[in-house]
Amino acid sequence: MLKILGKLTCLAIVASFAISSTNYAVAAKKPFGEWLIDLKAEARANGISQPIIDDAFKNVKFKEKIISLDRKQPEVTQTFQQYMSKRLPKSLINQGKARLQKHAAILKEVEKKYGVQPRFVVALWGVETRFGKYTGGFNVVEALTTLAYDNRRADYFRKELMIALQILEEKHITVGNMKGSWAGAMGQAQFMPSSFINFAVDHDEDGRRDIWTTKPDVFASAANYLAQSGWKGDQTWGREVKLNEGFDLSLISLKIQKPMQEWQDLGVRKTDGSALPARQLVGSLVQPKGGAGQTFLIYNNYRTILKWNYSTYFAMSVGQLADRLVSP
Ligand SMILES: [Ca+2]
Repeated sequence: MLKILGKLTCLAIVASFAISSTNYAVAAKKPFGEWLIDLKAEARANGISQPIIDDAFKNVKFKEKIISLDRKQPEVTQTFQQYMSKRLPKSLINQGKARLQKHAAILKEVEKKYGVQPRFVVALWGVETRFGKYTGGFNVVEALTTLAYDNRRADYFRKELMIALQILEEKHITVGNMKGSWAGAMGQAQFMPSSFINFAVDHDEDGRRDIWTTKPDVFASAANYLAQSGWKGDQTWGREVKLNEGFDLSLISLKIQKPMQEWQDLGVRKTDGSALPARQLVGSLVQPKGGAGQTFLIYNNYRTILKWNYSTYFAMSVGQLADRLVSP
């Protein structure tokens, strides 16, 4: 009897969880339509003009699909190597090399102004959107409105939405062309609206900061983001290394930073077993999860990439793609 009761209770818990996790909007204060009226009033109070509000919200609906994407947990079934070879196929590397050549002049200009090497700008562009090919087909206002109505991070997305409206008000892009990811990351550099306001730049000086269709603006905006986040233009991101036998594994941590010479003395080597370069750099050791013990010595610029997206796999993808773009 007890056993059965236990089972029933379990089932009841599972059932109620299933209901509460699919019926996302239940706890919202008002029905969507009424809530939207208040939201528009807030936008007007924030100085957004009526024609922009009318245009921006013309066809906006609450999209369940966006909420289910928000709830979807990424599966971690791949090893680090599998992830890397899937994320950085030969085709992407070749396309990147071609882009690096094709846009060499403008990338050079951007490097001069922001101090970010072309290979890193192109690598970020490639990892984020496959060089502008996949920018996400979502209407940014609709995506942010849906996420602002939802309860999980309502305040955050409401702020981002208000900034998106400001971007429309300033005519950097039209409503129809303001496309992005389901989470509101916009254009070829996948900037959230708040990043756009802080870091996007009008490199071609046509009066619009256009990270959707103007490549000079895309490159300069990405470089400006990195520059403002502490990028060092005379350094790389890191390198794969080998640890000598008996190496103290407790030293593998982003929290532990040591000069190159000290790592050398402790038994860190290049993957071919030779000595580390004699540079005055400070680094930390990283072992990506699921990576079969592969170890990387990372420098300041790796930490800067983490400010763009706090993910080991993301930062490793950008760093390794940048390296491959300039290797034969
Ligand atoms: Ca522009």
